[in-house]
Amino acid sequence: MSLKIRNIFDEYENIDLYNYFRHCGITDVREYLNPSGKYNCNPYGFKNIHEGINLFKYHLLNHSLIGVLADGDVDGYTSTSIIYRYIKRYDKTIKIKLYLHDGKERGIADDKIYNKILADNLDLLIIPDAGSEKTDREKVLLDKGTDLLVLDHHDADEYIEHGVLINNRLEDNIDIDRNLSGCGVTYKFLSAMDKELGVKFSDDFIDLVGLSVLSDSMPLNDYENRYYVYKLLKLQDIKNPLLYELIYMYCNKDELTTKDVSWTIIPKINAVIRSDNTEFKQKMLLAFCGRSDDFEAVAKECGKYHQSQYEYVKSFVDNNIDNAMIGENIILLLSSEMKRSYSGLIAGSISGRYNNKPTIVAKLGKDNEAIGSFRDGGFISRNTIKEMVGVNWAKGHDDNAFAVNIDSTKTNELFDSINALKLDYSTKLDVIQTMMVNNIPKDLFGVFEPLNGILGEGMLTTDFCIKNIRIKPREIKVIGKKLDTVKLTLGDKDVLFFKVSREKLTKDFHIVLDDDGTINYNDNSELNITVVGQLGVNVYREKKTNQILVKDYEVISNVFD
Ligand SMILES: [Mn+2]
Repeated sequence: MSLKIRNIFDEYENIDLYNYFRHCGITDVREYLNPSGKYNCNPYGFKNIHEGINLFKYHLLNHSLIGVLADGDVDGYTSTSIIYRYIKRYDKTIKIKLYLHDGKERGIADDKIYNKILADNLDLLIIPDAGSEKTDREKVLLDKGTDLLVLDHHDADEYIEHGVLINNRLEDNIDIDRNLSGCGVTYKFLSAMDKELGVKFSDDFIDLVGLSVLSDSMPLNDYENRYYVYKLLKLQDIKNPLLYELIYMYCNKDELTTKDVSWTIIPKINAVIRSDNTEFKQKMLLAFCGRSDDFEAVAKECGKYHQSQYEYVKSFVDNNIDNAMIGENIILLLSSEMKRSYSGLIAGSISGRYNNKPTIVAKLGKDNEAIGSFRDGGFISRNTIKEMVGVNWAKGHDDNAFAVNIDSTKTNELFDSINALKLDYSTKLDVIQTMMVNNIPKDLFGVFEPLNGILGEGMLTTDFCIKNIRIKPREIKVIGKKLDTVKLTLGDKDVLFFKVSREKLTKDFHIVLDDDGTINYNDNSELNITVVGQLGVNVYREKKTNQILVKDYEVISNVFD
């Protein structure tokens, strides 16, 4: 394995927080670190905002039957629940019907939902976080007397022509933030409604907006998104009763990190949404809407769904990996048994077991179509896959994670043609700067630590590349309960830590561990190591130690080879 390093900072640039933020596109560092919301956009800049306000107000005043169609992800559920709570707070006697997709269908393109909506004779249908793309169905609804309000953040090839569309991606908006989540757009709309109605309801929904920014991976190098996420992380104004229970149950601390939210809270909600238990999906959505007689029980159940999803994925991979076609450049697994909504998780799990090798996992369906997911560590692009023999389509924004539809009769040709590609398997990493181990300025340790809990999508790495670490295997300590962490001491003070598998311990460092934990050094020739990681400070019993927390490394050579 080799590392390909790109330095973000120029060689002579001062390495400090100010310049780091400038590279991320943020110049008001004070506002970023302690957001006041001063750059939050004005919702009156949305195209169609007045039409939207008038339409919504009309239906509130007329006590209309209102439907809300929830998109099948956390952004969809949060935006649906804030509309629901808004309407009920305005007038709790207004009847609201909530619609949920069974699978991955979207908007009124979902036949089952569309037919239900037609049959229900709604006065108003609201679609948050979806619905921008034109279909021939908007007009049918309008002709039947159902008004349509779309509050979305997706680009569309052709935008709807009937109904009212409020979308932060429209060209005709004035100074509207293009990075808002679907729940963000919905919240902005409701904040304009507040003014119109002379109330202040929308302030209670900021917690869910913060959640949606992280669940939809919206960029955080954006003052407004940062503002919502900051409020969530600081646990300021957590008003949603289910979110409160989820945080209290699974991340009980004074302040959250973006990782706590993205890796602990959000997967539990997503596990429910991906499941096929419609009844509990409804129950969770209603709890987000503030309707439950036991929020704690719902939060607990979400954790169980996450656990059983994890077990399903693990056992599916264990039981089916022998049926996968494993080639030089691709792992291909087609199955008729798999739950379609888990294909991405399964592909990710398999790819992870094979050094992030490109992996396609798809469910065999009718007409020789197999629909599923592609995952990899950034070695093949979506456009390359899209052009391959036997690929009907490849959709999604991400190059490393997208949906695919393949012709199952052409599996062998697809497998062979991907394996014939010449791929670059080096690990490409961005770092702030590369430096020699002897030249690390001592005051650089800890400078970026304040950012540890707040970074995420759109922000740059705070890693450094440190070269020319010369060490003999006998100077390496192997520590940790599982003996999977290597500790090096540089000179007499600074230390490096990193996790290594036993295999690599032997291969890269010539260290063999016996089962009883005895360490054998087979070869003590000096090694030259390059590492990529964080420069931190560890404080233990008031003693400060500089440390490098290594994420990746490369042993350049045995110096005497
Ligand atoms: Mn969304």
